[in-house]
Parts: sequence; structure tokens; C-alpha cells
Amino acid sequence: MKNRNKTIVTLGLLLFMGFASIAQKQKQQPNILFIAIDDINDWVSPLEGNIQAITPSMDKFTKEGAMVFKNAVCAAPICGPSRSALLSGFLPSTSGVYGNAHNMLYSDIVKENATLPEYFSKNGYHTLANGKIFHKHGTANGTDFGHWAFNEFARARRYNNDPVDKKRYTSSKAGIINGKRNADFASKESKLSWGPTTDSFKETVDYTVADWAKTQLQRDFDKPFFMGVGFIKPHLPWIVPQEFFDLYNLDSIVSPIVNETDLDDILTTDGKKAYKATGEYKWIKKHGLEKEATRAYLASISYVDACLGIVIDALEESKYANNTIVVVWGDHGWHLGEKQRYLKNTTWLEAVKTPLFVRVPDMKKAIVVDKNVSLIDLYPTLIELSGLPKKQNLDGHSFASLIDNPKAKWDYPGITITQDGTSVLLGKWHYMITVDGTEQLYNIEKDPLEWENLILDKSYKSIVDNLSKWVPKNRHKSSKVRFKKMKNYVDAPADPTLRATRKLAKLN
Ligand SMILES: [Ca+2]
Ligand SMILES: [Ca+2]
Repeated sequence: MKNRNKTIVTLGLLLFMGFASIAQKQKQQPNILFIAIDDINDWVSPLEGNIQAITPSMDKFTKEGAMVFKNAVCAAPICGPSRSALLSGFLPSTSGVYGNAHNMLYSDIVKENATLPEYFSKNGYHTLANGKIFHKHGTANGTDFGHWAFNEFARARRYNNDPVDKKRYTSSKAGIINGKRNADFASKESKLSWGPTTDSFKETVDYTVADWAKTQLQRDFDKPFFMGVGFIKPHLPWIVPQEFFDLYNLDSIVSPIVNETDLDDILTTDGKKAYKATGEYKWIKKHGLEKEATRAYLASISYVDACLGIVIDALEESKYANNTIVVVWGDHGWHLGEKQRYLKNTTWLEAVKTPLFVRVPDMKKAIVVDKNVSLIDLYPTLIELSGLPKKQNLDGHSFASLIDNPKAKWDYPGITITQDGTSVLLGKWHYMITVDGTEQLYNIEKDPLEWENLILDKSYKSIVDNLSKWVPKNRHKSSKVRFKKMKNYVDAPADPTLRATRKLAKLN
């Protein structure tokens, strides 16, 4: 009897210790606040990509404690494949997701592996999101918002863009400049548009997403959380409240320098010019709208910065302030005239570099990191920082060691993959090759605008040999897989059948 009592006491103690350790582990496991910004380039002030940018929330956030990755790259320089790579943990060359028309749910490897939020959910986290985290796709039954990847998915934002003040609207496609319509203004080859919205700041889409996050941060969670907050600006159209345009004086705006002979030294293997000016560039130049476009993009950056500030302030006022990892990331960069183009989806620095800031609890200052980390590295990094089991088959590498020591060894280049090429960024060297063999090499320390293509200079052969080793040799060929979609899927509700296709217990 005595022994039995002793056993019961011991068992009870062990059980108590077991619960205590689970409770302690839960207490120690950090929450994740995962904030995505769409189409934002390195013009934000912590990255010093454009000294005109007014981004006080990012300045405050980074100065009060965050890793500032100065040379981070995206895995793909366009929304869908960039997000698919980050969230699946597999490069486009592994998954076959190269374009916005490719839904990763059709990728063999994604079918078998948990995406980042699913992995957190599998391992004891409560996951929730609002706004654009995954890229959206049409399906036969509605829209795939990536809602299946979260325990809770809110969709507070309206489906359409914020309404524009028609008297101040500019649209290349509609042939309208500052509210004046003229057939000569129209360009079928350009899709730029901007102007102030008639809505107040608090009525805009990204504000409602920020406000949702603020509300969630006042909740009690019985598990650590993974919260996705997805902002849609500065993605086109650049329609934001007038107050953000007013931050910038049009007359004194400085637009990026454009070298009109820049593309002449990028040649295909049979000696032809590989690139030419795009429709957007020609349209802006024809109508002299360089400053207007630059201001509209800057206004959109300042707008999203204000929305970001709402979320960060809400976190700092919440009980989660000291046990939450905050990640702020952009999905890829953007051209504003450089290389005679606007938009994205190139392998030049303007498109492959992207903002990335990471705060872990107890950071009290900005820590600048110059290594070439990639958004593909976030999956292994976040699971390591949260103490989740290591996942063996991911394409990225955890940069958790850089958080302890920004000078730690990190020899990986930043690799960015497009439908038809690869960019390898390593220190001062930037190498690019297309699938049909057009190559470029730049020394970005001496030539940050990438004007002088060094590829024909044989003295750089060993550098090219070293960088080209990182170009994926066997690109996955399933890139032609496209989704079947219903008409007007953007206005359709979330496809209710998708969640059942993702059985968490069966996913690696
Ligand atoms: Ca994007
Ligand atoms: Ca050039």
C-alpha cells in the first residue's frame, strides 16, 4: 500500500511535471506576426533605396529592434511564385510554380508537404490570417485565397480596389491623364494607373486588414499564434488617400535615372539585343509622367507604412509584445523606369531585392545584415526560432544564426527564379542567365545601377563559373499546369472544397 501510494505520488509528480513542461514550452514558444506587403521595393527608408521615401513606421519598428536585411532577395520576382515559394518552402524550379497562373496546389511536392502556416498548425499553433498572404487563384468552385492553410481565415477587405477620384485619375489603359480623357493618351501595352481615392483612410482595404489585426491582438489565445497580415499596396493601381500624395511635392520629386543605351550590352547567344523598352516606359516618357508615377508609388509606400504602424503599435500595446517574432516582408521589388521599364518579373536588382525585417523578442536596436538571405529561407528560420521540428526537404536555409550574430558564416547566394531565367546574387556580384543562354554579370559595388554588363570580359570567367554553379540544372517541368477557374472568380467566395484536400496529419 505504501509503495502503491508512492507510485501514485510519483506518477502524479511526473504528470504534473509533464503538464508543467508543456505549459512552459507553450509559454516559451513565440507567437509569429507575419506581415506581407505587395510589390514593395527597396525604396523604404531602412533600406535607403530612395531617400525621398517617407516610412516612419518602418523606421520606428526597425530602430526599436529588428534585423534589417539589406540584400535580401525574393525566390521569384512576381506575386504568385514568390509567395508560393516562401510559403511552400520550395523554389519554383522544385515545385514548377513559375507564373501567376500556376496554382501550387497542383504541384506534386506541395501536395505532400505542409505549407508554412500548416506546419505551425500541425505543431500546436493557432493560425489565422487576413488579406493577401497566398496569391489568389480561381477554381471551379470559387476562389483559392490560401484560406485552407489557416485555422481561421478572415476576409474583411472588399474584393475591388478603393474607389478613385475620377477628376484626378490617371490610367494608361483607359487613356486618362489627371482626369482628362483623350484617345491619344491610351496605350494597350501599359497597365499603369493611379490617383487619390475618395474614401477616407479608415475606409480603405489595407486599413481594414490592419484594424482586423489590431482586434486579434486584443484576443486571448490558448496556444501560440501564427498571424498572417497581408497588405495589397503598393501594388497597382496606386489608389490611396490624398493625404499620402500630399506628403510629396511633385515639383521636387526626383525620378530614377534612366540610361537609354543600358540595354545595348545584353545580347542573346546569337548576338541580338535581348531586351527592349516596355510599353509602360514608352507611355510614361511620351506623356512626361515620370514624376507623377514616382510620386504615386511613393504615396502608396507611405500609405502601407501607415497601415503597418497600426499593427506594430497594436502589438506593442498587447500582452504579446514581448513574446512575438515579427516578420515584415515584401514579395518582390519593382522597376520605376530603370532598365526602360516599370513593373516586376525581371532578374535585375530592382525586381529581385525586397524588404525583409525580422524582430525577435528582446531586440532593442536595428541590426543591419548584408548577407544575401532569401524569402525561401523564412520557412526553415521561423520553425527553428519557434522550436518546431526541423523539416529536412526544404530548399531554404535557416538564418537563425545570423540573428545571434550578424557576422556569422553565411555563404549562400540569393537565388531568384523566373519563368525563363535565374538570378544569383552573392556579395558584390550579380549573375543572370536565361534558359536560352543570355548572360549578364555586374559588379554591384562599383556599378549599383547595373549598367556595365561584364559577361564578355574573359577575366571574370572564374567568378561566372562560381556563380553559375548555383543555377538549378533540372528545372521542374510542370510549369504548364494551370488551374480550371470559374468566371469572375475574384468576386467569388472562398472555394469550400479546398480545405478537405489538405489533410494535415498526412502532410510532411
Ligand atoms: Ca507582388
Ligand atoms: Ca548596360
